[in-house]
Amino acid sequence: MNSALLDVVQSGLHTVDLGRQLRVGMPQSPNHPQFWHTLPRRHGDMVRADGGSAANDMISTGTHVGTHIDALAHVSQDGKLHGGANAGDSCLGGKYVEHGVHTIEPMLKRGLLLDIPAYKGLPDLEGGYEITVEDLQGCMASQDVEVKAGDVVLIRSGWGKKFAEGSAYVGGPSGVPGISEAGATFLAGLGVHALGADTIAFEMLPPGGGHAQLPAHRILLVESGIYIIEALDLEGLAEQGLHEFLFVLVPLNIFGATGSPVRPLAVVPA
Ligand code: UVW
Repeated sequence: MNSALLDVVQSGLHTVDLGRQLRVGMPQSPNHPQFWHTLPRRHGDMVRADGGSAANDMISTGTHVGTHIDALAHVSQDGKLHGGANAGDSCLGGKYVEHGVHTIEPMLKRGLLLDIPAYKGLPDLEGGYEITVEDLQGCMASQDVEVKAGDVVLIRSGWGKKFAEGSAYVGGPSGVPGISEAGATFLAGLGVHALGADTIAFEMLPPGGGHAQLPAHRILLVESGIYIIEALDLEGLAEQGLHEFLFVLVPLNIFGATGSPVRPLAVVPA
C-alpha cells in the first residue's frame, strides 16, 4: 500500500506529547472527583505453578482530571445545553446521549499554538491576567499563525510550569491567566473546532474567584459547540517553537460522559 500520507510516516515523524502524566495527588479542579489508582493484585499475591505471576490495577476517577476534554454536555446555561436541548431531559438514565463525550469524533486537525508570554516578552503570564482580543490578534500576527475554520487552537500562558507544584497550579488565591468572554467570542467567531490551554479551567480565573464564573465555557460549549481541552502541557511546543502541527486527540469512548482524560499529540515531519 502506498499513499502520500504513508510516505510522510515512513520518512519519519516528530511527536510532542501534550498530555500530563496521570498520578495520584496531581492538581485538579475542586469540582471533580479525584483520580485514584491502586493495585488490587501485586506480584506474588497469586503465583502460578510455573512461578509466573501477574499484577493488575484499578482506577477510580472523575472524567475531568489530568489533561482532559470537555464534552458539550459538561455545561448548561439557564437549563439548556448546546443547540437548545433541555439539560434535564438530555440526561437519560444518567447518560448524556446527545452531547456526551462519545459524540466527539477522533481529532486529526490542524493544530496551532499561540504562545502569549513569548509574544509579550514575558516569562509567564500572572495569575488572573485576562488574555485580550488584542493579545490574541497581536500574537497571531507576530507568530505567523492564521486561524482557519476547523482548526484546534492551543493557548499557552506559561502557567503549566506550575503543574508540578500542586495547589499553586489550581490558583485559588492567585487566580489563573487565560482568555475570558471577549477572547472566547473572538475565537468562536473564527470557527475553530476546539480550543485548549495549559491551565486547569482553560479560561481566566480571578484571584480568589475560583470556578465561580466561567463565561468562556458558556460561549464555547453551550453557545458555539466548541470543545475545550484543559491542563495541556504546552512547554515542549513552546521550547521547540512549533506553532503549526497535526493535532491528534482521541477521547475515551465513554457513553454519555461529560468529559474524558486525553493524551493529545502534536505531530510534524521529523
Ligand atoms: C469545570 O468544573 C468547569 O470543569 P472543567 O474545568 O473540566 O471545565
